[in-house]
Amino acid sequence: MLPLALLILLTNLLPLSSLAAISDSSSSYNSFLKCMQKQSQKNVSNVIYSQSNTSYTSVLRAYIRNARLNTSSTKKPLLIVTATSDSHVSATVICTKTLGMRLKTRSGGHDYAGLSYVCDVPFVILDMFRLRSIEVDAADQSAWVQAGATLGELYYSIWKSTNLLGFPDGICPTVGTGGHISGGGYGNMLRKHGLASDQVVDAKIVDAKGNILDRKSMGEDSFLGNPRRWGSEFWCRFVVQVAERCSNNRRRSFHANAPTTVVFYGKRSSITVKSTIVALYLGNAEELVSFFENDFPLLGLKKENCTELSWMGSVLWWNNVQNGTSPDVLLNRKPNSAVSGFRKSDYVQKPIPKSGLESLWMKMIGLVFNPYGGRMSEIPASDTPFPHRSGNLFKIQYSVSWSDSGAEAERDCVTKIRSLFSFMTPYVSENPRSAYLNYRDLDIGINHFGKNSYEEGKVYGVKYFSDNFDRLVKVKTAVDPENFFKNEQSIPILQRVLGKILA
Ligand SMILES: Cc1cc2nc3c(=O)[nH]c(=O)nc-3n(C[C@H](O)[C@H](O)[C@H](O)COP(=O)(O)OP(=O)(O)OC[C@H]3O[C@@H](n4cnc5c(N)ncnc54)[C@H](O)[C@@H]3O)c2cc1C
Ligand SMILES: *[C@@H]1O[C@H](CO)[C@@H](O)[C@H](O)[C@H]1NC(C)=O
Ligand SMILES: *[C@@H]1O[C@H](CO)[C@@H](O)[C@H](O)[C@H]1NC(C)=O
Ligand SMILES: *[C@@H]1O[C@H](CO)[C@@H](O)[C@H](O)[C@H]1NC(C)=O
Ligand SMILES: *[C@@H]1O[C@H](CO)[C@@H](O)[C@H](O)[C@H]1NC(C)=O
Ligand SMILES: CC(=O)N[C@H]1CO[C@H](CO)[C@@H](O)[C@@H]1O
Repeated sequence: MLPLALLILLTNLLPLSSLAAISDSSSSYNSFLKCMQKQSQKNVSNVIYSQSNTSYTSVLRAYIRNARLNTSSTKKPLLIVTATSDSHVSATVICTKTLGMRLKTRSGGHDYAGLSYVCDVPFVILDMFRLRSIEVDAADQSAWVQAGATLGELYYSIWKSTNLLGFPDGICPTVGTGGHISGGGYGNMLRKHGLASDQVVDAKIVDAKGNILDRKSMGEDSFLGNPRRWGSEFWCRFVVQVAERCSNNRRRSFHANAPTTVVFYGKRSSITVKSTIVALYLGNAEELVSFFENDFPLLGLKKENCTELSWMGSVLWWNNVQNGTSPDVLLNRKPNSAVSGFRKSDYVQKPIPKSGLESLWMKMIGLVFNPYGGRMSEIPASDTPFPHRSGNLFKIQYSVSWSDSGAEAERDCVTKIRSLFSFMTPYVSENPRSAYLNYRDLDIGINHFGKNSYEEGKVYGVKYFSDNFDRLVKVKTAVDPENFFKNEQSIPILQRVLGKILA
C-alpha cells in the first residue's frame, strides 16, 4: 500500500485591524416504565433515567457538546433512555408517542444547536451511546456500524482489522456516526470518495410505529430519502463501504485525488490573522510535489513540506496527535467536555473577487474552506438528499467559540458571526442560499409546527436540500403522516385538509 502524503502549506501573517474578537416527572416515569416493560418484554428499569435518578445529570451532560446549551435555564428531558437493544429503541418510539411527548435522538451530541438534547416541549432523549458495536468485514470492504459509535471508534475498528481500508468520514473522533453519517458527513477524502453518507449501502431504522426496517423492507424511496432526512429521529445501523485500497488511488487524476482542507482563522488575542492550508493527498510525496510544480509553481512546495503517513497515521495527524502515539487515543470519548460555540455555513459557486477577500480578512473570525469538485461533482444532485454537488467551488464554515459563561461574550460572538454572514451575501450561493445540514444553524429558519408547517419548513428545507426538498416532503408524508419524528428543522409533512393535500 502506498503511503498517504500530508502537507502543510503557507502560514501567512496579515495585519488585522478590527477583530473583536415540566410536567410531573415521577408520574411520567412510572407510566413510561410500564409501557416500556410491556413493549420490550424485558426489565428496562436499568435503561431509563428520570430527573430524580442520581445519575440523570451525568448521563445528560456526558454528550452535551455545546456548553452554550448547558445552563440551568436550558430545557431538560423528563426522561433519558439509554437503549441497549433494537427492542428498546422501538419501545421508546411507541411509549414516547403514547405519552404524548416529543422524542429527541442523540448519538454523539455534536449538533451545533443541540437539537438532539434540547427541546421546548416535554421530551424524552433516546440516547444511543450504548449501541456502539462495529463489525468490520475486511474481505467485503464493509462494516455494520451502530449509530452510537463515534468516528474515532469506527476508524479504530477498521485499522484493527486491516491496514488496507479507510473511511471518508469527518475529522473529530468524538463526533457520533448516527448524526454525522445521516446528515452527510465529510472529511479529508471528500473530493476523492464523496461523503460518508454516499457509502451507506443499507440501514436499519425504526419507523413511527416502532417497526424495525432495513433497506429492503422500507423500500427504495424511503431508503434514498435516508433516515434522518425524511423524518428526524431514527435509529440506524449503517453498512459502510470502506474506501478502496490506497494503491488504487494512483490512477486518479490529481484534482479528484487531492481533497484540500483550507483553514483560515483569526486570533482574538493577537493583531495577526493566521491562514493555513492543509491537505491530504492519496499518493506519495514526489507525485504531489510534481503536481504542485506544474499547477501551483508559486507555492514552491518541497518534499520537506509533506509528511508521508499511513491512513491511520493521517487520522492521528489531523487530530494533532504526536507521531508514534497509539490509535487507542481515538477511543477516548471525552464525556462532559465542551466549549460554547455558534456555527454557520455557505456555498461558494463563483470565485470571490480579490476585493471581497481583502475585506473578508479584515472581518475574519474562524473560517474553514472545504474545496468541492472531484467525486462530489460526479454524483448527480438528485441521487441522494444531499444536493450540493457540481457547480460548488467550496463550502465555508464560519465559527465562533467562547469560554466565558457570561451572556455578553455570547452576544458579542453571535453578533460578529451574523454580521460576517450578511457581509458575505454577494459572494455566495443565492436562491436558495445553501447550507450544510450537519452545520445546524437555526438562524436560517425554524418550524413552529403551526398550521403552515410546510411553508415554514420550506424556508430552511430548500437551503439544506435544494430541489430535493419536495421529494423528501413526499416520502416523509408517506412514512410518518402524523409527523411524530420532528424537531425545529425536520422535513415537514403535507397537510391534509378535507382529504386534499395542501402544499
Ligand atoms: C467538534 C466538531 C467537529 C465536527 N467535525 C465535522 C467534520 O469534520 N465533518 C462533518 O461533516 N461534520 C463535522 N461536524 C458536524 C457533525 O457532523 C454534526 O454535528 C453531526 O450531526 C453530529 O452527529 P452526532 O451524532 O455527534 O450529533 P447528535 O447531536 O447526536 O445528532 C445530530 C442530529 O442528528 C439526529 N440524530 C442523531 N442520531 C440519530 C439517529 N441514530 N437516528 C436519527 N437521527 C439521529 C439528532 O437528533 C440531531 O438532530 C463536527 C461537529 C463538531 C461539534
Ligand atoms: C517548505 O519548507 C521550507 C523549509 O522548512 C519552508 O521554508 C517553506 O516556507 C515551506 N514552504 C511552504 C509552501 O510551506
Ligand atoms: C427490575 O430490575 C431491578 C434491579 O435491576 C429490580 O429492582 C426490579 O424489581 C426489577 N423489576 C421487575 C419488574 O422485574
Ligand atoms: C456543564 O455545567 C456544569 C456545571 O457548571 C459543569 O460542571 C460541566 O462540566 C458542564 N458540562 C459541559 C459539557 O459543558
Ligand atoms: C513516525 O514514527 C515512526 C516510528 O515511530 C517513524 O518510523 C516515522 O518515520 C515517523 N513518521 C513521521 C512522518 O515522522
Ligand atoms: C437507570 C436507573 O438507574 N434507573 C433507576 C432510577 O431510579 C429508580 C427508582 O429509584 C430505579 O428503580 C431505577 O433503576
